Amino acid sequence: MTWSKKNNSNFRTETVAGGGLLSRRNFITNAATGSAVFLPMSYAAAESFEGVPETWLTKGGEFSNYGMPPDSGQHPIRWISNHPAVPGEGVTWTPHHQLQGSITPNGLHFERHHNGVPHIEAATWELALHGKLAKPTALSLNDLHRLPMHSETLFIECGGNSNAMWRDQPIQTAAGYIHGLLSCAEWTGVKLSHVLELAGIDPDATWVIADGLDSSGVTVSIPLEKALDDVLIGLYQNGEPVRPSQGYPARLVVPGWEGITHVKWLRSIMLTDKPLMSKFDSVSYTDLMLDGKFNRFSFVMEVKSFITQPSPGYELQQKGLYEIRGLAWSGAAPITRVQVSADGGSSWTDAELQSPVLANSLTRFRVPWNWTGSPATLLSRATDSLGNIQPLRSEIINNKGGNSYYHYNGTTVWSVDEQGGVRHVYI
Ligand SMILES: Nc1nc2c(c(=O)[nH]1)N[C@H]1C(S)=C(S)[C@@H](COP(=O)(O)O)O[C@H]1N2
Ligand SMILES: [Mo]
Repeated sequence: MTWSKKNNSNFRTETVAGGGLLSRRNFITNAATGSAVFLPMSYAAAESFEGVPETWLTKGGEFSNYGMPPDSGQHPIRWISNHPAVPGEGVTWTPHHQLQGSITPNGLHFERHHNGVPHIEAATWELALHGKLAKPTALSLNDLHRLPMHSETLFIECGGNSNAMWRDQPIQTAAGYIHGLLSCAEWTGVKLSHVLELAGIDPDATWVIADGLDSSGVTVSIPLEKALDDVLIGLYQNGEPVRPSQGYPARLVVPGWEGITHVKWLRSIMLTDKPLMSKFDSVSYTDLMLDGKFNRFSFVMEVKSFITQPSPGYELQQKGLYEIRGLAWSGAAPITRVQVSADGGSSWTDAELQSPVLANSLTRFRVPWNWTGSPATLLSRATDSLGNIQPLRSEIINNKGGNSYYHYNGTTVWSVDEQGGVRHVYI
């Protein structure tokens, strides 16, 4: 993997922090002359402008029923980590180091299955609504389609995302294979509150217990308050029906909350007055603290960010202008700020945030950088509108101890060496 060169010898730009971080204002044009500094010299003289392009002389390819990525052999793919003894138990990772923008294409949405993808006949599928309801009922897919739909762009992050960051030594792998149990899509579906209100909520109901049709026994307790606030029964993902691996025909989408609450292949919704304390409520996805006690119900995914480019696997081929790019998100409140450092945290500058910045969604950030050829230490740090600041790795290890496995939201640091190689480091 190499990273495109953005080199020009005679630019003059304003440095805003150590390690060569630049002001966005004069990134695109030369501060002195107003001329573009971004085009590599060879570009304008490209040979392809001489003569008639080959494609003008040949018939184009065929139409297709469903579009596919370019046939370059280079297009991004998910990386599969499968349990060797239990093939349906595992994950695939979203290759964030190869993606841009903030939306995850459906074919690259991460997967987390505890026992594979069940085959479900949509025509006979029903969602059971029972428990503390005045009118227990079952809804078909057609019934759901007749109710008002609602769309929101939302991230889903597994509570186990970034768990390699708890290791004693920094893992050397691509950014997407550290932080890629995280994806972002426009989800469309029916509000769970709407369905529950139709069925008549008993006054003493306080919890929703949701389970799925796969054989993994995933059963999750969600406070009724959250269910009535913003939970969706997701039917569409980026405009098309939810993919089988994302829970077709219907899955819960629980804005800002850990992945396990987003129950896929929905089977039933039961209202109760207490949590079930299933294995997924109590054993998995809980955090062992310094005092030896577990934190119960760590639902909200806390403020976090990482740099996607450059990142391990990239090689900076020459000195000069680059754009540092990354993703930030928080399940608590919208992202308001992402600070980037190129000198290991001695100095910082604010990255530009791609707008609109949406709550519970991935926010793309970008900052210009002049790589002088000296070693650099890159990291990002996000803040949300409630004032939550992403902890440094050292802070999270000091506060939570090293015994945790889930919910790592600390910083990730990439070091760039004199040859332009990028490695994962702890500082
Ligand atoms: N029925 C069911 N729902 C499930 C799971 C599962 O194994 N079975 N995995 C959960 C976990 S741990 C996560 S992180 C998310 C992952 O959603 P995705 O595969 O669409 O990315 O689904 C959740 N919902
Ligand atoms: Mo998860």
